[in-house]
Amino acid sequence: MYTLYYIQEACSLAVNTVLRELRQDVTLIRADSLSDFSAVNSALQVPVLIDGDEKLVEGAAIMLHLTNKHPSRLFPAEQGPARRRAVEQLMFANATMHPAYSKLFFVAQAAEDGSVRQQLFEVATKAINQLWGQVESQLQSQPFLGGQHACVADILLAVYSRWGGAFPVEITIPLALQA
Ligand SMILES: N[C@@H](CCC(=O)N[C@@H](CS)C(=O)NCC(=O)O)C(=O)O
Repeated sequence: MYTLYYIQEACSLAVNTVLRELRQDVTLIRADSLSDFSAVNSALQVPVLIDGDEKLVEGAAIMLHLTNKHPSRLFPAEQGPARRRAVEQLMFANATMHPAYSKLFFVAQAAEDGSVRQQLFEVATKAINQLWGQVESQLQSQPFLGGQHACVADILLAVYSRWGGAFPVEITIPLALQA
């Protein structure tokens, strides 16, 4: 049994999805319902996973931990090209696409209403759309980044694809990813 600290619609949704795909029981705790989430994670970020006596942070590390522990089609277990690609795609999602979206959240918080704020949104959006273009070209020849089956990177990207609607920008999600 795992415990997952989450925020609705945040990247922790991907960890929750992975846990469910792996048929694992999980207790969910809303981080923003706690009076002092800093006692759980001083970085004030979700996801945080409790596995027995161990506390894990960082979504990619949590996914690697879970998929190592519960082998499945979500992540190739054997060392080799397929696993290297899966690690690369996980890092692309977590360390490239997620930070690109984080810029939108930052602008929304830090920039005052007006043309400069909109301009900053547009710059961030251009970079995000460029990254979705890269995803689209990979999905030309296969239904998932993982090939014929969804991998953890597909799940992360599906979660991020829902975030654009919160901002006054136009983000083009590839049809193959929407599917
Ligand atoms: N590098 C961290 C980033 C986690 C992160 O940015 N989490 C966001 C949600 S997607 C968060 O907790 N933000 C705090 C908040 O929304 O209050 C990871 O991959 O786990």
